[in-house]
Amino acid sequence: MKKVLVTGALGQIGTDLVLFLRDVYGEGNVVASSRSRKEGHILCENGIFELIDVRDPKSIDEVVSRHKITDIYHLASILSAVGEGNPQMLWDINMNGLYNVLEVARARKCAVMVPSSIAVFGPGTPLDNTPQDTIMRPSTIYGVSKVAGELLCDYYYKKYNVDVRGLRYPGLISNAALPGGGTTDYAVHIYYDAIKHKKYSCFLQEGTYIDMMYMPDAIEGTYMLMQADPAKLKHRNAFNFCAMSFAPEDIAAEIKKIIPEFEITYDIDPIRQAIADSWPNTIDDSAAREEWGWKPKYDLAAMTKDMIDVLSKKLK
Ligand code: NAD
Ligand code: AKB
Repeated sequence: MKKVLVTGALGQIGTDLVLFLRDVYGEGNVVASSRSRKEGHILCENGIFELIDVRDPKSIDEVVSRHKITDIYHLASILSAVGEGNPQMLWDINMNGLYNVLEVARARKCAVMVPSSIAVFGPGTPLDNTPQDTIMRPSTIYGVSKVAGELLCDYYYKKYNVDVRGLRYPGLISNAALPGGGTTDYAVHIYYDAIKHKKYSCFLQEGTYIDMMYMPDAIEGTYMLMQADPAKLKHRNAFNFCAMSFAPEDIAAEIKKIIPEFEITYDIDPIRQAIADSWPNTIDDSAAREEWGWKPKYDLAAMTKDMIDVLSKKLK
């Protein structure tokens, strides 16, 4: 029987992922963790919650050994926009945290899921239909940590046979937890503001295309990758992974079909715009489709309908 630990579980992905994994493996077999408790968070009120700061290897090892953990989903991280404000903190959490998790996994023989990001790409990368294997020279500290992380995961697999797998997530859109300080966060906030205020001021400019995905697809794909036959995984740590690509005006037009009064305006943040401009417009995820059968369910229209349905009830 699997016993799962999720680090950074109270964030955007963890909130959905833990609930999904508890449905699959049972509530008592999935341990949520973060560096501090969040008052009122569903995962601090229900099921097993442990305090783990991933910079502290002892706190990881103690929980892994006490709960006899077999699989670690390592989500604790700093995202792109916050990272540009504090590169030293980002390096400490993203790199030392990953190293500590991999070391515990090596010693305790755990499988590990480590998210990468479209942020591994940057200047020099072909921006359209970005290949799986291509130039990766990112210009953000977040992207640098993700490229280094992919390489470190490769190393632990080859050198120590740690079963580590990963996806280059695109911008993720969800309605359970708010995003944690990335460049793609606008694509979540726009739905909240559309419902609450019928308008949204966007920090990225028109025409900024980025790959995106609805959270149910991201969770399903993550689970599929972790179940996949290892013999078929040629790109085990770093699959290009996407569902749709759109610019702010496309999501606004889709929202307007349901909320006709909705208006988008633009107030550009130069830091996040520069990050977005360095990322691909669309990536080629055919390796994920071929190696483990990836296929998204949601496009922009289906996601928008679901986001507005769910958030309209939540924000009443
Ligand atoms: P998030 O910021 O919403 O959540 C991360 C969580 O980690 C937060 O709750 C934070 O409190 C916690 N954390 C930070 N420092 C910690 C530490 N030292 N010890 C323990 N916990 C700590 O991030 P997310 O969106 O859930 O992202 C999870 C992973 O997926 C990250 O690796 C991120 O880079 C990657 N990713 C996310 C997206 C996205 O759109 N959400 C896209 C690409 C990649
Ligand atoms: C961010 O914008 O930092 C994340 C990501 C694409 O990695 N959402």
